[in-house]
Amino acid sequence: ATMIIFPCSVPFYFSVVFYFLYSRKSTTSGYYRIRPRADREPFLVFCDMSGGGGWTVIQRRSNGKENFNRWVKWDDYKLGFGKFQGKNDEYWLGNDHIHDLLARGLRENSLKIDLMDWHGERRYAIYENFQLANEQDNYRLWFGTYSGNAGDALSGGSNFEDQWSASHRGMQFTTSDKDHDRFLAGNCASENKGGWWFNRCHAVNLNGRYYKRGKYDGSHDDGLVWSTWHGMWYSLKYSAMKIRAPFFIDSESGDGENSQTS
Ligand SMILES: [Ca+2]
Repeated sequence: ATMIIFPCSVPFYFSVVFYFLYSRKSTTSGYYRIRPRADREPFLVFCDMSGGGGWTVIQRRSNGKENFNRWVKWDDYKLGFGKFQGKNDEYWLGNDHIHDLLARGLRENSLKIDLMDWHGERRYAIYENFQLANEQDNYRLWFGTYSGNAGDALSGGSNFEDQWSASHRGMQFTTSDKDHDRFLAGNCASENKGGWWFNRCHAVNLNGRYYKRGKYDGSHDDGLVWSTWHGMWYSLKYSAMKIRAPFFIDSESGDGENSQTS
């Protein structure tokens, strides 16, 4: 089988060759066509070599040009959408691709989330042991220990009541046409937009509506939200979600660098 070397991280069956390439610093940030599974087609992804390197970007919001509230919702989030050209282009890599990336090795992956508000201030969050189930389990989310300076919003916030209703740990993926959330009276994706691992409903929604300002109001808290930093009624300017194998973890991994220029 033809194997394409993957500069973002180490495929376990090709790690020796890749380690050689990486150690020569022959890789730079950019889009690469990767193939984490030999029985699936290759696809484009942005490899971010900043912050210690080896990050595969699975989601990016930067300008509001891409519609994250899709017409074909479940299947768009399953297969991925967006633009894969410029370093700030917006996209969702696709739940199948993300699952395949995470499942390709035997080791745990880390998730790093870079955020920026409308004053240009940056925060980040890192979660160890990031996992995504397959479609049969509706891409159920799992993650471990938090570190960073954006707050542990994925776990639902600071108090137990918030965590019960808003923690995203263990949640399945919901879109407005496929409801797997814990909100019995409705569909969180219909109210809060995009597709996400909604509970009843959320403390984070990086696929929410892109407001071209920070504070917003409306009938639902449907912005690009990271609640432990700016609350539910502030929509962030920039987000990027990226993953890598623990092979790359080093002391430089937490600087929040993300090549933002706009
Ligand atoms: Ca529901």
